[in-house]
Amino acid sequence: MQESAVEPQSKVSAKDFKGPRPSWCPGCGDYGVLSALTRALSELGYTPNEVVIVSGIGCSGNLPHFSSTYGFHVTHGRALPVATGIALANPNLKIIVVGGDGDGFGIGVGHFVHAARRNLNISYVVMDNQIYGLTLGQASPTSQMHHITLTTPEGVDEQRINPIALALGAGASFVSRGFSGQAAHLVDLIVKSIKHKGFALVDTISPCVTFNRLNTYDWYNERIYNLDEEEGYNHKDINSAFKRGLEWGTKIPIGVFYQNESQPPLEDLDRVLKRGKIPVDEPLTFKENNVDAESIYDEFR
Ligand SMILES: Cc1ncc(C[n+]2csc(CCOP(=O)(O)OP(=O)(O)O)c2C)c(N)n1
Ligand code: SF4
Ligand SMILES: [Mg+2]
Repeated sequence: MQESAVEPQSKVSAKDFKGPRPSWCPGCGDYGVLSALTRALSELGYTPNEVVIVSGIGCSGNLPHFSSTYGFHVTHGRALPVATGIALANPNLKIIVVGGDGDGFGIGVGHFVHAARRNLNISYVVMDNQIYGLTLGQASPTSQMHHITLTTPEGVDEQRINPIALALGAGASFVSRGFSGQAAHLVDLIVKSIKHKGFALVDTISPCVTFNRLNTYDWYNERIYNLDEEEGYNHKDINSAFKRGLEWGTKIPIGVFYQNESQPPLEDLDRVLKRGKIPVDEPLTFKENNVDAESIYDEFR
């Protein structure tokens, strides 16, 4: 990585990352994700001004509003392209991308595949509730087959996307699944994803208690087991990762499915960054329509 790449500056507490009170429904899984993320960032010693959280649209996409870090709430499905721009313009920021299953695996699925193969140095925390929460309960790409939803009154006819297998196939170098009902484990996973140099998926089961009455906390608790506690599981072996990643039924694994630490992140290969140039530190040389681009730019340094 560049000399100037983000390294944590000082120890802070999770409270320092807190923003306004979340507007999520009581019991929503996203509370657990926000709490785990702020705990992970503080455990790693980041300060809020070293971090940017980029999100798409959805209940989950509102998360940056509830945190004190920099935030960028972009259009539906487009968080990863914006994060790519930030990563290449200012590698001094720690970038966390958050969003929903609809945002990341529906409208944004093309960006997901390309961000994974590019191996950008970002953590992507998906709050996967198997439903469109914000828009009141339509089927999402991870909805269970036969699930009766607002848009599928006779049940979902399509197979669900498997985010773990998709990420592995796309070349992601860190592929994991968490559960917002298991706080300590989720903190640990997010810490690992942030420490990982490359594209790190944390597909996080985050129940929607209002619109998904099928995939409830109890439903998951009956099925979930932890790969990280399994002696002998080799997260460097992609074949094992695919095998476990395809498991979804009476048993659902959480934990790190796969990690490849030898694949360099895009930021290490980028020719501009390799020359030691940080684009946000370069002077802007143009003025257009009487807009002083330099002063706007200053706000984001
Ligand atoms: C281009 C575009 N298409 C559709 C929408 C409407 N829309 C807003 S959020 C959303 C889906 C939200 O589901 P998900 O991403 O799973 O997030 P959740 O609310 O479940 O956290 C949709 C379809 C939109 N805002 N923009
Ligand atoms: S609608 Fe669902 S996803 Fe949205 S805040 Fe409520 S419980 Fe959470
Ligand atoms: Mg959703």
